[in-house]
Amino acid sequence: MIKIAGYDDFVKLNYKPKPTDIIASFKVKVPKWQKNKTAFGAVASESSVGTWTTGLKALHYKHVQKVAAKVYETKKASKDSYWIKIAYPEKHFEPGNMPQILASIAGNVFGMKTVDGLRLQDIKWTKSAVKAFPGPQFGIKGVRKIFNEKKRPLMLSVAKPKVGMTTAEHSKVGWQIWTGGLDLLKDDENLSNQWFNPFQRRVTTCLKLRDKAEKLTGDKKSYLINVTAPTVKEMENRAKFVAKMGGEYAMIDICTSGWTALHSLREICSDLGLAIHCHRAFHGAFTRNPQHGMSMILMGEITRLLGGDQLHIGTAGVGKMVGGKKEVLEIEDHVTESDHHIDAMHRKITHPEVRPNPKENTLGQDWYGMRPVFPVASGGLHPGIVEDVCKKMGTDIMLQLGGGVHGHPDGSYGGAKAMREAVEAYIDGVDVDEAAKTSKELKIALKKWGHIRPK
Ligand code: CAP
Ligand code: MG
Repeated sequence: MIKIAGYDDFVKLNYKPKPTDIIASFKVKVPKWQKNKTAFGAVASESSVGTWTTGLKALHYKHVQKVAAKVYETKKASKDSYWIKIAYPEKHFEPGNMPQILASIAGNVFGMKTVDGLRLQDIKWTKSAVKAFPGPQFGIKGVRKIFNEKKRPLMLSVAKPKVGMTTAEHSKVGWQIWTGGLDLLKDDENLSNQWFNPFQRRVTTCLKLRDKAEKLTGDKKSYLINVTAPTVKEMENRAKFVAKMGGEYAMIDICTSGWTALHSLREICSDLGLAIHCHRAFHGAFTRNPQHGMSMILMGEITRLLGGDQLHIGTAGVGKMVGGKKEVLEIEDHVTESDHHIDAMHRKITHPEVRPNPKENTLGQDWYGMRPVFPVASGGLHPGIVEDVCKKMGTDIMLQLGGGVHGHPDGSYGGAKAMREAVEAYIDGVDVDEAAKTSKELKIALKKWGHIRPK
């Protein structure tokens, strides 16, 4: 047992972590005026039981020390920053309470003067910590079953412009993309229940057209309906309405709504049998700066634990949003990996791209059978770029094209057809320029946006 007095006492480099320890990997930028050991110890102290002063009598109580964290490994990362690993006894936490867990590990520590920068890169969860969370209800296989589609990427499109259209205009876009060959219509992250396109009217009108499109095409069609709401109670009402009207999905803005909202929605949706689509708007505020904040890799893991079935993870550097190839493939691995031996074989088929070595200081994770999350590639994509994304991320993904469909000179229907044909060409191993010879819509799309060949 460690004798805790000051920050330095939270650094125990001879400590061997136990299977009952939750491990966090941090990058710490140490201020010039501070000792490394004190900066490291401060992160463990303030994220577990300690504070800035000595003389806290209760800090010496055995039962308090039992739930204290320890820095057990440090490694230089650059001139003034270090990778450290901290072990937290799982008894420190309330099982299954993500906001509490993050209030410890990812709480005040980001605002302390005693570090110049702090990046929480990854957490390794113990077996009981994983088991205390619901995980995805559907996962990749369950979602593919909804569409009875085993192989190709699932295709969705966000109605654009993002907000402002009336329900009639919005639903017409839905009709065009469904009949044009896409699987899913999607609400944009900032569309909820505004006066110009009220929630219930939108759901009712669009799902009626969805039913017609299914009859016409013979294919399963669905709609990612944004149930993000001011309160969890209202979010529940919206999810219930979706289920009552025959929808299969509830979409939520996980970062602006918070982890309690996502966990609550997971419970609500297991009763309603709805799959959960997770949009990550706002994530960039804390994931973008590699020297500070929390990684998207960890965000992906938390979303998986809390039960998101689908999550936007980026486009491996191809589209309009930040997130390079290495990072996005790493996120993809963390949200989709399951029982390694099966996965490795499956991955060879669906992920031809050789995986780069795991990013430094991410921690392997056993998921104890928890279902994988379906990765969503979205943001600045168009039919001429589909090949590059699939080559990098594989085909076990969902592809979202908003502007890349609705900006098509022939409108949303033409854009949807072009996207469908680009994806089918990739699956059939046909060069997209070749496929464009027999598809007017694809030809027009490639003429407008070009054909980006994978490098
Ligand atoms: C894409 C999108 C998505 C982003 C989110 C948008 O539209 O609807 O919200 O992809 O980013 O509003 O920008 P386009 P990420 O297809 O027209 O670009 O997927 O990285 O979370
Ligand atoms: Mg959007």
